[in-house]
Amino acid sequence: MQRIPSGALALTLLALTFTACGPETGTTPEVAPPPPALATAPLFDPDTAYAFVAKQVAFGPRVPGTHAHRACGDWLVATLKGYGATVIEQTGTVTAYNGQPVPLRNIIASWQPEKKDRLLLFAHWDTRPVADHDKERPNDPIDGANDGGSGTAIWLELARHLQAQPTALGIDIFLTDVEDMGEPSGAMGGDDENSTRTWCLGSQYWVKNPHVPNYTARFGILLDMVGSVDARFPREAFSMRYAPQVVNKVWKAAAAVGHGDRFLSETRQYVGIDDHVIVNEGLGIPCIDIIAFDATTNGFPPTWHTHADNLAGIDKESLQAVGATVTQVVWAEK
Ligand code: AHN
Ligand code: ZN
Repeated sequence: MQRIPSGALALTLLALTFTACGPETGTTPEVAPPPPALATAPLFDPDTAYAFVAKQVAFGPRVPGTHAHRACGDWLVATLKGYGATVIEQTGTVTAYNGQPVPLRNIIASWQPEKKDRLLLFAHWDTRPVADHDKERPNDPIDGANDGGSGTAIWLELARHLQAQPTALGIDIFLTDVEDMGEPSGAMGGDDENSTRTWCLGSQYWVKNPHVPNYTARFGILLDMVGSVDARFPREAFSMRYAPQVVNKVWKAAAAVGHGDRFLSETRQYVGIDDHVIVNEGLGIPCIDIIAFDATTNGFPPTWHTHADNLAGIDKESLQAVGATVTQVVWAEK
């Protein structure tokens, strides 16, 4: 528990009130204002988060339609129910860019479902069926330890605490499916609108068919590729366009919990499309994406859509930086 004694906080606030409004007006307080208080929040455990990545990878590539995908989905649902969630599974069929029908399984886990004021915490849980950025075995599926595994693992680790330490707002953890079956870059001649629409098929389905009627949330946080070695997170351009106030809140929390070195102040345009764009445009919920930027590729981490996206490429310190940050944000929200 990262506890600030509430008595101490109340005394500080009382002292400030008297300093500002007391009988001796005209004097300025001689002490510097205290640093922003941390909310009482559970302790994010990076070892547990790492074990959740390893567990997902052990099923094999979670390619929609495969046994590994089904088995991992069953485990995700059972685990979330075990943490006290009400789970809704949304199944259907979507069509991939090549015309192939793909079975869909979106997983939405809710805590305090009766509350109107909610937070949407999302990540994709499927893995890409091809390694199209790899020179070797490009037609084989990837492990997706980082791409798919890492964001899901961090939300599972938060979920582990939600029953014993309830949040002020209702929580929805949305594990999106069929995010990563998009058209390989260049296949249709570039990053045009037709090509971007071939990604994020699970979230596209959900915004047209929300799991509850008139679903909304105060804001949303998407995690994508948050477990790579020494991951850095610039302010992502779509997030800044749609939800700059949420970006500011999260980046401030990162600094407050000691991970300001990972959350960079610069804004960068390096994401073509991601689930947060779909939810911002489809439901008008302000959503951001925490997604690694790599200076050597000038884009995503070098393991992106290669066989090197495996458990060996997962950095517990990156999981910790992101996990502790979003834990602070979620439990601070009142
Ligand atoms: C592009 O920007 C083309 N894709 C980002 C969506 C994605 C794929 N995230 C992980 N894999
Ligand atoms: Zn991907």
